[in-house]
Amino acid sequence: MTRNTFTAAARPLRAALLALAAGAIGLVAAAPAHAADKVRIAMVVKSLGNGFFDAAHEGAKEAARELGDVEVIYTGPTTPTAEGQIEIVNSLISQKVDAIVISANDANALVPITKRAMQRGVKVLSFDSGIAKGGRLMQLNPSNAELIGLKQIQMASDAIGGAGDVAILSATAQATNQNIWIGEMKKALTRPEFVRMKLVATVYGDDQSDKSYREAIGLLRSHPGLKAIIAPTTVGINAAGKAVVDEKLVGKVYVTGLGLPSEMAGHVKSGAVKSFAIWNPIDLGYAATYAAYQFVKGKAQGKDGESIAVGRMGSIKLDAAGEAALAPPFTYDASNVDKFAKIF
Ligand code: RAM
Repeated sequence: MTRNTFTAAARPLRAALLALAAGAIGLVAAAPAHAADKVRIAMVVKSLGNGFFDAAHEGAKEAARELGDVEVIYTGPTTPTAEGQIEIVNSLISQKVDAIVISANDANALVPITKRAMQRGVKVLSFDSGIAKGGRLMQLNPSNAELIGLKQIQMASDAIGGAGDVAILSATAQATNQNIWIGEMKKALTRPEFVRMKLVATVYGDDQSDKSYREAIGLLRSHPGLKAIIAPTTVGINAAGKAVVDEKLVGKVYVTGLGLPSEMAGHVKSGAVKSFAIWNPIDLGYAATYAAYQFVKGKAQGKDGESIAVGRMGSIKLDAAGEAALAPPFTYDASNVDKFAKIF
């Protein structure tokens, strides 16, 4: 990190030295290097202030350092709405960025604006939470959706001994990724091994800590027999863990889902959470940024079956829907959460 930061910082210095030298021997000074020389990739996240996307941003910066000629513009609305993202994409079109990698707050609402961006030559990729096929060149999924759904039901089942009422605390009602995973969780619940579990409610905390907390409290109070809250969102799972502790329900209600080890370590210690899962958000941001660069450089077109090189992550392969997936989710519990809490 230090070395690459220095290299970037050294560039204007080198330009200034060249200019000085040129001046000394009577030549016209060379124009100083500036951001226009760089490939500008905007990472548009669901909302700012979410630790998951902060980690994805770290990955984007890592890819930029490795590629050398990339400037990352990290942006997103303050709350996770499609309207906020539409405004941002609009302004990125005026700024003539080279590429946009976006985690979408709505699969369809963003299509007209991202189509316009693509008509103006901006390469648009979605990652994490996808845009419908016509509105992007590819979608990078963190992992296989069926696996993500099944994993969460399995963890809930393990926590509650295979039987009882469960509820889902999701992000926003329009979130592409959470809605796909909820669909997969519902499918998983029809498997014979999970028939003694019953989904009694699905609520939305909008990936806002306070709303997620209130929704979790609401679930606990309106379903006194509830055994588990499954939150397929890092914001929701953290809030649900707090709610279970505050309502003094540790040992009675278990929280599971998708969380960041750095935010969940305390909940594993309190006993509100036995296990949870997630993929590496740094890798996701890194691969998305890397892939965007390949599109800008004409080394990726988004064709069915195409393989795109994504640096240290190897390559990703597009399916007929223009989607690719990274690695399976990893499970965390008391045995490993502290170790990973230092990373993301
Ligand atoms: C939240 C966001 C994000 C999702 C993670 C698991 O941070 O909703 O889109 O992938 O949770």
